[in-house]
Amino acid sequence: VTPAATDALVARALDGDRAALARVVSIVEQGGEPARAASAEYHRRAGHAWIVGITGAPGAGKSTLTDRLVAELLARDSTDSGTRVGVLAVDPTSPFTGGAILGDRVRMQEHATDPRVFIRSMATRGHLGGLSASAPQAARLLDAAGYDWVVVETVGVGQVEVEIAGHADTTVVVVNPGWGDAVQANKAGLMEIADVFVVNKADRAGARDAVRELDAMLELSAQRAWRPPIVSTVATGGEGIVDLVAALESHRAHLTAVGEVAARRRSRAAEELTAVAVELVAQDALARCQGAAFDALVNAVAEGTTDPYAAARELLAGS
Ligand SMILES: Nc1nc2c(ncn2[C@@H]2O[C@H](COP(=O)(O)OP(=O)(O)OP(=O)(O)O)[C@@H](O)[C@H]2O)c(=O)[nH]1
Ligand SMILES: [Mg+2]
Repeated sequence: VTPAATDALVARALDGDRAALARVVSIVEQGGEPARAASAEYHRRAGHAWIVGITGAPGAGKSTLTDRLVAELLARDSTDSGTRVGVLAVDPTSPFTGGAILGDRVRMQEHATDPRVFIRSMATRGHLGGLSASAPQAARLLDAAGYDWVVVETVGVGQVEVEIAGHADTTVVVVNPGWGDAVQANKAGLMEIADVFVVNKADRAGARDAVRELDAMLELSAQRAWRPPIVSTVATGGEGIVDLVAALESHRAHLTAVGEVAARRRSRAAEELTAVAVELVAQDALARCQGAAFDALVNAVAEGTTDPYAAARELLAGS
């Protein structure tokens, strides 16, 4: 894709062309120079959407919940301006998807053809700048394209979810009854990042215990100005979704009231800048790992006349 073609594509995406938007998400997903060029075009237009991160263990019901959440957000729209919702399903364990929906991991068929909804799955593995580079950029892109809510679903695999949650305005942590999910959430550092807890699959035994466990752990963790509410849901039956939206709205109202929205967005900008800087440096470093000078240093390390650290420094110092 030429830079001019990228610009035209981004312009169409921001004008509401969903096919173009899907292609720009792919560009963002793949990173590199085209992604940087696209970013320059959409970045200025972003800043209006409310970004909701939904994370939790595999199979916790995040996609089912997101599907219901989307329906509820659309149903609430009493104005004619038309609420639009973007959904990004991020799978940190997959290689690039190239735009393919990850089979039944994205259970949102109901909304797939709704013009008010844009759904995409993304993979983040393989990014030089780490996992945090592409998903937040895609969320920003949807923001710029006029989506009022952007829901980012991330499969919880430890540190990654914490990383990606740092980019949301409201982070929802989904746990299930039993299996010591609440304890796991605590160990994984999710107590600190959760703005809202959801105990999904509340139709199963032990839901009340899970709520109690979470509540007790919140009591023990550092007190914050915002105490995360705990919402019980049965995503498959649509139960508790109204409460979930109410929790999102009140968190949003809280952040707005205490002036935290700008502070969060600033720390997000800091993280994004860091991720992009790391990506650029990593690309530069990789570009130097070839050619005669590189080969000579490889030989020196192999023969033991120098060590890899000294060789790497020499490699990076060269112009
Ligand atoms: N009993 C019950 N099952 C549910 C509920 N919510 C979701 N499920 C089921 O749990 C399974 C996993 O749901 P998903 O929505 O795909 O979960 P997920 O967290 O998105 O899964 P991954 O994206 O693969 O991590 C599906 O079979 C759902 O039908 C619920 O409230 N109660
Ligand atoms: Mg899912």
